[in-house]
Amino acid sequence: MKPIGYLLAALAVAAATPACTSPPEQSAQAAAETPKIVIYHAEGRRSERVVWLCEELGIPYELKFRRGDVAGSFADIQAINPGMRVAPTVFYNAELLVESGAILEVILDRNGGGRLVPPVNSADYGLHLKFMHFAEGTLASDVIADYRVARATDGKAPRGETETDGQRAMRFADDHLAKHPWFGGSEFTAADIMMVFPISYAIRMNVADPAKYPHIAEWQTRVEARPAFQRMLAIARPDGRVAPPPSLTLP
Ligand SMILES: N[C@@H](CCC(=O)N[C@@H](CS)C(=O)NCC(=O)O)C(=O)O
Repeated sequence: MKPIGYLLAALAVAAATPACTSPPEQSAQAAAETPKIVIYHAEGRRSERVVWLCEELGIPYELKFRRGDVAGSFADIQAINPGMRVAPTVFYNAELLVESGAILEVILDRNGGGRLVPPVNSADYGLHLKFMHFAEGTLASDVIADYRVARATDGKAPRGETETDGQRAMRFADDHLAKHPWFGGSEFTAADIMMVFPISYAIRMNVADPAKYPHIAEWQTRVEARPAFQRMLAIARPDGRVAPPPSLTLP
């Protein structure tokens, strides 16, 4: 899409949706290179990852969503991205981006200046990249599949002897955190940003029993205490979760 097309698309929803702009402190040089990032968002959804990343990096962004109206937020996304109505949908200047992990990598590669990614030749790099992809490729897909199967049958939380695929993925993540403080190894990285959504989903929806994952519980406390995460909550989820799916019933 040409820049003018992007501007028109952004203006189309601007009147109806609140726009939040982060207040980063930036040098004049950095500001000159700053991209125009517009994040199409719905409260409590994966678009929070992009907001959180921008808050961590101090990159300005415009946030489009209808407060308290998730269906309305998705209708706005449909209007600018009819082929793939999905949160997040992001304009990076004139480029229309989807897939949260890819969006994070584009922003990190172009504007991260090496932050939130371990050096490529370090041992941590492989851990970081593994969990950047594990978050959606395995954990989210397995946990959501467990949830959907349960909803389509008895609606009960899986608590049998045999681990579900989602529970196996949660255990794999917990085992990693027994040996490393962060998913990317020794430091907080974008992999931690990717992992929060599927882990919170597994626990909130009762797909997995949090008592079984003590390292995840400790990591969640640390990661959610980050000032950038708290700023993201205040901006992108000001009234808490809106229209969350129902949790599975506990035995
Ligand atoms: N793998 C994609 C998944 C995106 C996704 O499925 N997002 C959900 C919200 S968390 C969505 O847009 N669902 C469509 C809907 O609810 O209508 C990503 O990481 O961006």
